[in-house]
Amino acid sequence: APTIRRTDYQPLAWTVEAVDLYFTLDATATVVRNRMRCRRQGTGPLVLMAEGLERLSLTIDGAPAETVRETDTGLEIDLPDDADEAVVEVVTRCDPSANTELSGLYHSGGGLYTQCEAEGFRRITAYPDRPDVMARFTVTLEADKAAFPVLLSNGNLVDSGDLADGRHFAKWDDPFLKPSYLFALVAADLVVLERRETTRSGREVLLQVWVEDGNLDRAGHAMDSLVHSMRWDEATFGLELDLDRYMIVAVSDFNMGAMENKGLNLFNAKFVLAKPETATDVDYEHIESVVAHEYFHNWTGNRVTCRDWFQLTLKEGLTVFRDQQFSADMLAAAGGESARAVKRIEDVRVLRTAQFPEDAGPMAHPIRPDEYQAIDNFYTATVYEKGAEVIRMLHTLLGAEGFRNGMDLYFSYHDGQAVTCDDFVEAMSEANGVDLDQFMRWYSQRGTPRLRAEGRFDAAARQYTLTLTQVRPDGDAPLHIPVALGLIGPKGADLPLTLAGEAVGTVTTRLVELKDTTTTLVFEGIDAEPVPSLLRGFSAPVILELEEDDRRLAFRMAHDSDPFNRWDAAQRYMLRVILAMSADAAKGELPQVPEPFMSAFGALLHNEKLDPAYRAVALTLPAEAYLLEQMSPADPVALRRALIVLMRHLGERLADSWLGLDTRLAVAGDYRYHPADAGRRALRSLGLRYLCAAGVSQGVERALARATGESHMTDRFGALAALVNSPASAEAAIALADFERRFAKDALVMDKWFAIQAGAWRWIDSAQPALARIEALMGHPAFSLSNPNKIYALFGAYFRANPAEFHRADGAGYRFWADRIRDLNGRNPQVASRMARVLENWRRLTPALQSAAQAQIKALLADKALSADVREVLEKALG
Ligand code: BAL
Ligand code: ZN
Repeated sequence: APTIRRTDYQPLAWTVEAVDLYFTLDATATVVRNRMRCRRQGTGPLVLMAEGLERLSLTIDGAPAETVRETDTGLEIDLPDDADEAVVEVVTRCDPSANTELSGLYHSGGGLYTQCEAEGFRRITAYPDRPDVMARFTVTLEADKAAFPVLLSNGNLVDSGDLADGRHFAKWDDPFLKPSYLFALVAADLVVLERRETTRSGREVLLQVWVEDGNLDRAGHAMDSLVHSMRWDEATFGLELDLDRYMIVAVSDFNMGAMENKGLNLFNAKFVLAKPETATDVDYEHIESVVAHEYFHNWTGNRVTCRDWFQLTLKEGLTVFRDQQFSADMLAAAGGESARAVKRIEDVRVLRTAQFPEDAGPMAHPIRPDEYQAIDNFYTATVYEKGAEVIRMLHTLLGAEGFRNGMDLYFSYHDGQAVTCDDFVEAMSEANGVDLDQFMRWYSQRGTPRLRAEGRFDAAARQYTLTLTQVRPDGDAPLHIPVALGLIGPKGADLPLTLAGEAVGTVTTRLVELKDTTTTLVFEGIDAEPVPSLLRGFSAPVILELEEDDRRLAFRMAHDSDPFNRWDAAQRYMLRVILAMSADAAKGELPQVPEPFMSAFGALLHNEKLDPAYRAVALTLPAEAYLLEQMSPADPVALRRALIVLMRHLGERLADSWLGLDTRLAVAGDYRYHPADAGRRALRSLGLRYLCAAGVSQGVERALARATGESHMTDRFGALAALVNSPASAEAAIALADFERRFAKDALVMDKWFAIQAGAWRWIDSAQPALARIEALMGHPAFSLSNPNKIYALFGAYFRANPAEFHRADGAGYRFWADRIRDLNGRNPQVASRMARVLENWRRLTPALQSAAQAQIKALLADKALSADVREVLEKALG
């Protein structure tokens, strides 16, 4: 596929001002009549993108089109040089039931649904399918009433009624200009949960959550989340819902998490449906944040959209930042500031686990990429999560009020436009009177910057000198990096920070703005050697390199006043211990757990002043993917051996503490989604994991009782996960069978059941490899290759969450991977490409694994039928 470059951007010669679509819907033959009022804005032909459509007719101002050229991407039509306007009508036919890619118009569970971002609209009709073409849409849907009783599209319902032959229609009008990627339609048999709310300015709006029959009792949390999102955006950014009606629709087959189509959000059902018996606390939290994310897009994405797809982070980084802030505020309102800190920790954990490896591998790209072959490959952790960190840094640098002023100015300039990341940063700069030119480098540099820190204490001068050095991966120009820092005194209290030349201060956390490669800070009035606490709250997405011995890490685990850094100290200590243990395991030696680490870990566990939710994150080991990234070479089997020994040790030695806390922290009463309860549940489930890992019989008994008893899903699933990842294989088998019996008919819950088995650790003394189990599960009646959630649950969990089993020495994991990619490539290239990415960092593996992985990648690339999506990933991986 050709490479598309950011700097090649050109506006189209012809744009669309208004478009009227008439859909004659049918599962196998849908006819779309598309009438566009086009306007000239430059020289050249009218360009329409089209993919996989059967063209029935094409007229220009009522006459059959004559000068039509077929191109690789669609059509080009020459219009008279003196024409400034043209009405172009194109009629096409497509087959939704044959659309296994789930891009465009497709069939799922008896209904018809669309997914257009990024380039799916061209699979529905011929159109200048680019985000900088913003048009007014009117849409009429006509269908068989019995098969498709509900007909939805963007905007307001302006007409509906019955037609002959059992058919009916609905006409929708969207008053806002929008690009085609925000178009959506739904034709299905659904039921609705409704609520009426009044916006801040007094307009009444209708909120709807549409689900399949039988799921109404699972729609309430999504509705609550929507109302909370509305209120938050009004209060925080003064942004109000602009439509009379706002709809969320749950779909079972969906490539992404959800989609922000104007007024008609389509959601992967897993981010809508929740009730205590079927959804965990984590599901509830995800639903709240995804509902908020899509809702927030209405302003950051829809009202102001992207000029071209290179600007994707303009809407995604900003909207992820907004949803993170929303969730943090919601959690803090219910659970206090500690709950906010836990949210920050979770977000950084995702960044380090998913984005850091991406940024260190062959797919590394700036948050605003410079080129791509398949845009679908660039919905990445870098564009989303690192993009959100870049926005967060702006928020940190400008303060909440300055950031708000910048947002206000951005909307005042660009409402209704398709713009670039520069436009956003310029608005922030202008509103605050600050120069952000250097800051813009965050948009063009790839790779995770490193921040090297060195401290020197001078007792005689009572000075502490901190030298901070930026190291950029490509040797790029220095970045503008906000670093929040503090100094901890020998007794564990923060010291007041006074820089040389300043009056004596009282603040204990300061924000320092690094702009040069090296910055030296001299703190005065320091009487004893302090312990630095750098990058508090993770104030910038960098890797901090600071020499700290075990004693210092234990000290910060006990005393750092910044909850993020306290957690991070624990993570650093764990990382150091696990890497040393893995090195022993790689040499065939029995890994040893150092005693001082046990004390530091135990001290956190026993610290009743810390919220259970905080202790749960602080006592959770770093993710395996993150650990592998730190290992050189990455040896997944040695790492797993070390983790098994460590978990067993932590379970055995602290068994009484875990059991005591399990009893003490039990939550009485009915389930409610609340951070305080969720924190207790999380810590108890973590305790069960350690206890079961150690085979502590009381722990195993409790886990079995909780996994098979009358519990809500959070406790049930926490207990099941503890058993499955333990040597208690008999109990795990009982719990898995019980779970299957209860939930066999519940697709979303069965996804959990597939994923937990695909990700299961093979205990040192147990025989069944994950791969054999996965191959057997592919034949399970609840499994389906056409449902992305099933692919992510069974294959994704194996490839990503089970490295020791996937990276098998015999190469069987890689052969299985290649077979799955080959098969998925023909069905759904977007999903195939995501799965293909799991081996992109193969060069970091041990030599034997490298050659086995490389052989499979090469074999796949020899396949002529490979989609552009998969090919781009594999070619980059091979480099
Ligand atoms: N725009 C794709 C889905 C999302 O980021 O909300
Ligand atoms: Zn988004």
